[in-house]
Amino acid sequence: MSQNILVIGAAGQIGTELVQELRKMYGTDKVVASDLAERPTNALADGPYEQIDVLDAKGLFDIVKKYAIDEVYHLAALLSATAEMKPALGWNLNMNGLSNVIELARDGHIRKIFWPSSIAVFGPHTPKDMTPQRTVMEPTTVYGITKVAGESWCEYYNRRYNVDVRSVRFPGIIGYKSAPGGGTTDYAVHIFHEAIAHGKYECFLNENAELPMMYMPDAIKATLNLMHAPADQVKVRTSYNIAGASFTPAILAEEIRKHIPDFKITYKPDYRDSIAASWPSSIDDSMARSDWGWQPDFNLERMVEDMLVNLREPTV
Ligand code: AKB
Repeated sequence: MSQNILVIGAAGQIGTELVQELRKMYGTDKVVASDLAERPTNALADGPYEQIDVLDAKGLFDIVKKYAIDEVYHLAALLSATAEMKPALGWNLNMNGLSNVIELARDGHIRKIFWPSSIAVFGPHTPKDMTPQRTVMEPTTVYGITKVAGESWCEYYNRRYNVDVRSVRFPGIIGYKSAPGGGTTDYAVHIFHEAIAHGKYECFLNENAELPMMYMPDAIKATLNLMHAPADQVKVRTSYNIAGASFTPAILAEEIRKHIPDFKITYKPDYRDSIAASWPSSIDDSMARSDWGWQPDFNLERMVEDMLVNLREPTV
């Protein structure tokens, strides 16, 4: 299992924690973190770092050769809320970034790719409760459109060129070590910081906006379990549904109140509320469970408790 790994978009919410886990698992020198910034963030500074713009195919190729990279975790993307502000950039970065990475695999320069999809692939005509693996999609956001197209692109490269690209549809991800950026589900991270710092939070979604969410350790576990599964167990080559816990802002606030009794939440829904309204409330992840043994460890109660403990007493 000796690989050289490149994480693109390593300074983001998932990338920061994924690099730390991969470095624990494979060795610090084996995992190259990369992002747009010239210098690594503190969390990434213990190992190799390269400035990469994934739209620069030649620059990407040079780094892959420099470190003899076998596996790429390609996380760089514009998320749902930001992409709505800059649709052309969202399309360009999300689609051409994936193309540049997947072409490296087709040409035999890398062996395996992880690329995240999202619950944003679903739209207003999708069944909302226990959304199945295969169903109507028709997303309304540019982010969701790029994720549906990207899933088909991955499946096409797998079928036609035997490229080993693997993917999960992430729900909203909640963690305490790194900040989310530009997503519709970001409220579920901000709320913890505001509850601890100020005892109150103004939410940009309405109180009943139920969305699928997942605690970061489960998101990392899903990513690594999928990447470590034997290739013949990875039967879905678009992207797997995975689920953690589904809840509304009101239910999350209620759970936080068990630990911070005076916590107050108010609601001022903005454009992100309509994005949330087009997404599922809960997800059927039975195919991920049966194909490669997916199972989350955290429910809402455990996640809230763990978030609050760690944010109050940072361990890292
Ligand atoms: C977003 O809100 O855009 C992301 C996602 C669900 O993919 N967190």
